[in-house]
Order: sequence, then structure tokens, then C-alpha cells
Amino acid sequence: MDNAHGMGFATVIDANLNRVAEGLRVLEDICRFVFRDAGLQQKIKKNRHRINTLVPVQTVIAKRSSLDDVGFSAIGSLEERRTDPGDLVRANSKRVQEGTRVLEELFKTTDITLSREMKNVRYEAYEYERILLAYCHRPRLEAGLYLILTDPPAGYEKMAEYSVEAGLPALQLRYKGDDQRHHLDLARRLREITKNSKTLYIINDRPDIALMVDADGVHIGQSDLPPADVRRCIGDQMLLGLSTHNLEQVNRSKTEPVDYIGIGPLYATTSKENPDPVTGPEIVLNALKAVSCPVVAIGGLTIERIKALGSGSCRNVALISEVAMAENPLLAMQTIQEIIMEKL
Ligand code: TZP
Ligand code: MG
Repeated sequence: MDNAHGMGFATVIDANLNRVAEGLRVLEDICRFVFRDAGLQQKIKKNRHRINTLVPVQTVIAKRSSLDDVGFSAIGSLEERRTDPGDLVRANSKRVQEGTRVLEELFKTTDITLSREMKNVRYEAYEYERILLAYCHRPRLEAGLYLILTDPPAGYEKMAEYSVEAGLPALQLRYKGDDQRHHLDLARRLREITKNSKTLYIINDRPDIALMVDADGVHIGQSDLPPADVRRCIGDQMLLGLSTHNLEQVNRSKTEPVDYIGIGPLYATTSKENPDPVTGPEIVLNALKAVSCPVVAIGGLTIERIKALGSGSCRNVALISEVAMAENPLLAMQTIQEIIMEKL
């Protein structure tokens, strides 16, 4: 290989190492800040660091001049037209996959071990793309009343029908009885009622039942199975919610693969056996500052207390008794939903 060609190859290697490292960085940050999957983030980071160690940074940067690059176009690039997170994931996964493919080929002439390593990174990038795209298609918890059903006097089915009619963003089945068959039947019936509506259907405590009835999500508490294990069980497409009761638990949730957290009880509640200590409503703003996912305020909330909450604190509000005990539960749902939406 003559000198001029040697320089050319070095430039191709340099350009592709950079392409791969940058693509990995975008995927890593999306993973970390948007989908909060610490395990996957660490895997991506490890590969990015490895790629970076392959560049003798000082010398290569000195040689690099993007403006001399005949393929460089600063305006009108397709890269500027990404419309959703899925586009971003696809585009950056492609950069990694194409870049590693080029490196795999070039290193064949100089270093077969490195070439194989690039192949491995490429295969791992297919995996990142699959997981992150699944995250992109996961439902999001919208603002409004998150209604929880535990033995409502009007009956579970009626309350589910009302929830759909009121356009609630989420309905949780929180069945605390012992009859497993009944639990599953009930879960299936509520799935039927909420199907094709904008009301997300979430099962409390039981990832297995959530999977059996094809729910939209699962909600777990601090002493249920750990979030990472539940996530492994339910896969990438279901929502996972976690109850927290103090700021330490809120902060810990940042490293766990959850999509939203509950915080409370804000006030004394009679709907839960052995509730954690009352937090007071101020904790909601602190929790919102600490995490980047939705924070659902819960515990002893009433229409009057929701009205009194600061607008920042009541984007997502969960209730049991205030709606279950209302004379007209549908009207209560509609009223509360309106109060929350007006405060946004
Ligand atoms: N977790 C914390 S408080 C609570 C749960 C499940 C119960 C909320 O019910 P209510 O009737 O709205 O106080
Ligand atoms: Mg629980």
C-alpha cells in the first residue's frame, strides 16, 4: 500500500471510529435519560469506551478536517429531518452498524482480532436498536386522574366503563382478595372494557396476570419483586410503575427500569393496610425535581385537596375512595379530570 493510500485508509478508519462513537453516544444518552435502562446504558458505554481507546486521539484530531471532506454537506441534510424518537434510534443505530461494518472490513487487512471485535459491536448494536425501538413504542402515562379500583361499591366493571367514558389516562386493578381465578377473570373483563380506549390498563402487584390478560402495564411496591426482575418478565413494551414513600426511594428509582413512580401517602388514607408515614403534599415537587418520569401523587386525596395542590404537583393524581365513594362516580371522575387539566 503506498503512502497516499495509507493516509486514505487512516482517514476512513478515523471517520468510522468517530461515526460509531457518536452513534453509540446518542443511543447511550437516549437509554439513560429517556428510557432509564441502566443495564443497557452500561453495555453501550463499554463499547463506546472501547471504540474511543482505538483512536490515537491527539494525532488523528490534528489530521482531521471535516471541511475538506468531499462527502460533507452542512445544509439540507437528511439527518436534520428526524421526526420521532424512533427515527433517532434507527438513524443512530444505522451509523453504528454501518461504521462497524466498514471498520470490520478495513481491519481485516491489518488486525483480524480487531475486525472480529467490530463485528461483535455491530451485532450488539442490532440488539440495542431492537430494545430501544421497543421502548419507543411503550405507552406513556398522560396527565390526569389515575384511578385505582379496590372493591368499588359500584362494581369493577361499571367503574371501568365510567373510566373509559371519562377519558381517564389510567385505570389500575388493585384486587386484594385471595381468589386467584376470580382475579384473573376480573382482570380479563376489565381488559375487554378498556381495550382500544385511551385509558391505559394497569395491574397492581401481578406481572403474571398482566401478561396473561395483555394489560398495558404493571404497578409494584417497594416490597414486591424488584423492578429489574419484573421488567425482565414483562418485556420492553409494558409500562412499569413503582410506589415510593420518601425521597430516598424516589432517588433509588432513577436507577431502576420504571416508567413512572407513585409518591405518598400525601395525606392519611384508609384505603391501604399499614400505610407508610404521611409525606405531606410538598414531597411531590421534590420528587419531580429528582426524577424525569411522571410522578403520581397518591394518598388521602379529595377534590378539595387536589384543588389546593400547586399546579406543578397535580399532573398525575391517583385516587381510590374519593371516586369509589362518590354518589355519582362518573361525575366525580369527569370533575377531577377537568380540575387537573385546567391546572396544567
Ligand atoms: N398507596 C399509597 S396510599 C394508597 C396506596 C395504594 C391508597 C390511596 O387511596 P385513597 O383512598 O385515595 O387514599
Ligand atoms: Mg403491591
